[in-house]
Amino acid sequence: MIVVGDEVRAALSAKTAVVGLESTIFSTLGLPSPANLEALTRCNAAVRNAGAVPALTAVIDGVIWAGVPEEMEERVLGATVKVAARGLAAASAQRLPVGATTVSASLAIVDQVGIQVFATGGIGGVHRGSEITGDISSDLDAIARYGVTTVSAGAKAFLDLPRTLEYLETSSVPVVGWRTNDFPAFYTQNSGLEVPYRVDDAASAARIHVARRELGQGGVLLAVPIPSNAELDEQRIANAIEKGLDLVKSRGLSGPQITPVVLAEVEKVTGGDSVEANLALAEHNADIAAQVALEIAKL
Ligand code: PSU
Ligand code: MN
Repeated sequence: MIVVGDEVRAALSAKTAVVGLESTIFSTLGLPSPANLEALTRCNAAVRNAGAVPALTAVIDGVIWAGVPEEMEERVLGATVKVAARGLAAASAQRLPVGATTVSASLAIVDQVGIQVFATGGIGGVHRGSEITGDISSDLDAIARYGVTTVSAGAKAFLDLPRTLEYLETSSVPVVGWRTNDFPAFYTQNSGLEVPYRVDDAASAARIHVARRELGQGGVLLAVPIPSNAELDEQRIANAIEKGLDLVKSRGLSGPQITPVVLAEVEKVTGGDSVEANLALAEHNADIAAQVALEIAKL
């Protein structure tokens, strides 16, 4: 069962702006402690400062939350189990103690309760070597399916970005660059891959969102580059990712085990700079998402 937090419920019935937030990024699987708490604090504050209400999603004692109450946030930070969209039914029916929701799970939840804008750091996508493993994140199908605008700084940095964009095209997702014509690459502003659409303000993003919903076609991916003052050096981050992927290979890891190991190695190699960058982009995305939610609420 989905339970909507009090503040979120009030905002939805008053038709004011709400921004969904995923929880994997704030759990031990996404960021090391205490950066995960800092990320959650900064994202919540960014949404509030822009005038919207944050709605953190997670599973707690089998309850699927849209708007985790503040006193329960701590349990989410310590989550060690990741729940994607397909895992929600079992998590609920089997009373999972704590589950961190991914982008796909969060989209399923927020759409069900009427939240139209969602912010994350980076979405999942097509993994490198997917032609062998078949590993393609269900985030992509969820973005296509649910009528929600997802705000992200591109996809996880170590994915196959050209294939991720191809998959989004195949599944008819409009990828919209925020003040850019280039798909952002998470830790860096540019991937060198073009996006098909561009907006330069929140009102324009809101108009695409509303038009898409009127067509009954599903969601929009709003791709927002990391702020320039937080961007990492491209070569440096590429090297760190190579090291992370080598480690994954040598340990024979696959599927959902890949991300935490790669991220931890990238953190080590960059001396913690990757975590700073991750915090900055997540906070920025939360701010832009709130601005878009406010514009949608006006329409
Ligand atoms: N991006 C990151 N770190 C993460 C994720 C994304 O830099 O931990 C999480 C998000 O919650 C995303 C999920 O939805 O990984 C995708 O996981 P998978 O590739 O297993 O579908
Ligand atoms: Mn996967």
